[in-house]
Amino acid sequence: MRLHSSYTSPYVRKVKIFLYETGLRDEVEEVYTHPADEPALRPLNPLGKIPVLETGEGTALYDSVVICAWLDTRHCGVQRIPEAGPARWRVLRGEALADGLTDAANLRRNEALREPASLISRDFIARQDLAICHALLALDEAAVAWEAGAPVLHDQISAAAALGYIAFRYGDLPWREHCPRLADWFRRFSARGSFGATLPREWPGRPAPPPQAVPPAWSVAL
Ligand SMILES: N[C@@H](CCC(=O)N[C@@H](CS)C(=O)NCC(=O)O)C(=O)O
Repeated sequence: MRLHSSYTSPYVRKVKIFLYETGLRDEVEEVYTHPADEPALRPLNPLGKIPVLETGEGTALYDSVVICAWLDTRHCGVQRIPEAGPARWRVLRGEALADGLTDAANLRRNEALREPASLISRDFIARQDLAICHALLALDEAAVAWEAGAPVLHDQISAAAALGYIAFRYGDLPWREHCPRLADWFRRFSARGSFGATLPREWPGRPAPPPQAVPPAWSVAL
């Protein structure tokens, strides 16, 4: 299998954490494909986005949701996405929540990096800030059920990738004081091998991006 990967993408990181947690990492060759590299990506994913997984069976899978669901059929351990019952829908909803947090954080950052700064829409930023804060608060509720020692299911894997992105691009956002249970869980998850082996970094040889022109802020009154 071959994973079209990136140094910075939280969606790629979700797939990579999944690979480590399920023992599949060694079965996948990672190739770093910048999303701007259209000729390489477009034949595999018409959307031109990463991650893409070439399965080795003649298929290219995208996006991270589909890739992780497929990978869950390829290992012999605990199913990370339960097959049926309320647990399945709880885990899939958790994945949607974590991915939605990543989406909002990504959109907000792209908007806040627009040039010239006069083009930046404050309304758009405010809407994404609300989504970011409410998603973090919902994850704080969810984290109550994430017991140490229990199998790490896909809602937790997705949350780890999303919070890893917040740590990477939103280092000054004071979410931990508003979400203490999530902060405690994230501290524990950060010690896992799957998390440490997948830390993001800037693309080598490319200039480091500037900070967001409108600094991230906690926007929900408690
Ligand atoms: N929903 C997709 C999102 C993938 C995505 O947005 N990837 C970004 C990298 S973080 C990308 O390739 N962006 C390039 C572009 O939009 O052209 C997933 O879960 O895989």
